[in-house]
Amino acid sequence: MKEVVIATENTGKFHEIKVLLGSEFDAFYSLRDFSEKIVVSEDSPFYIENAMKKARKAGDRFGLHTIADDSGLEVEALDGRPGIYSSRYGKDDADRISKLLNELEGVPWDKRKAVFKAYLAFYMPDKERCYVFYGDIHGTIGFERHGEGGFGFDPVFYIPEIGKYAAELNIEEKNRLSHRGKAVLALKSFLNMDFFKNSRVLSL
Ligand code: ITT
Repeated sequence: MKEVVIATENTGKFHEIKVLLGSEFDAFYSLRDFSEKIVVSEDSPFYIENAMKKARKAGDRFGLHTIADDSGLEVEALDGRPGIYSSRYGKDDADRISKLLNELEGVPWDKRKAVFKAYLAFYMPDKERCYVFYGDIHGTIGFERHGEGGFGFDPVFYIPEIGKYAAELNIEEKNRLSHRGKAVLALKSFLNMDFFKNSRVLSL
C-alpha cells in the first residue's frame, strides 16, 4: 500500500493536496492522525527551508513518504508582508483577515496587489531524498470578505483571471488556479516521470 503523510495541522491544506494526489497514493495522513505531536519551529526566513524541515522531521519520525507545504501571502503595499509569517500574523483566520484589512485601510484597489506562494517538499526517508516544488498565484486584496469556501486569506483574495474571490471557488477550481495546486501538479508530474521511477535523479 502506498501511504503518504501530509505534514500539516492545517485541514484546508490537507484536503487540497489530497484531492490532487488521490491517484498517486492509497492512504493519506495529516499530523492530526498521529497521537505523537510533531513540533517544527519554522525559524528560517525562507519558505523552502521550512517546507523541507517539516517534511524531514515528520518523514523520519513516521518512516513514511512525506509532503510538507510552507506557504504565505505577500502583499505589495506591505512590502511583502505577512509573507513567511502569514500563519503567525494573527491568532486565527478571522483575526488575520481583520488585521490585513485594517493595515490596507485607505489603500486603493490598484495598490492592493498580492501573491500567494507555496513551496512543497516531498521527502523519502528510505532514500533520504527531498524534492521541492513551487507554485504561485497573483491577485488583489479586496475591501471586504466574499465567499464561504477555502481557508486563510481566501475570502479577501480576488483572482482577476476569473473575476472571483478564492473563497468563492470549490476545491477543484481553487486547485486548478492556486499556488498550492500548481506546486502539487508539478510534484504529480515528477512522480510519474520514468526517470524518477527508475531513480536516476539526484536531489537536495
Ligand atoms: P502547517 O504549518 O501546519 O502546514 P500553517 O497554516 O501554519 O499550517 P504555514 O506556516 O505554511 O501553514 O502558513 C501558511 C499561511 O498562509 C496560512 O495559515 C494562511 O494564513 C496563508 N495561506 C497559505 N495558503 C493559503 C491559501 O491557499 N488560502 C488562504 N490562505 C493561505
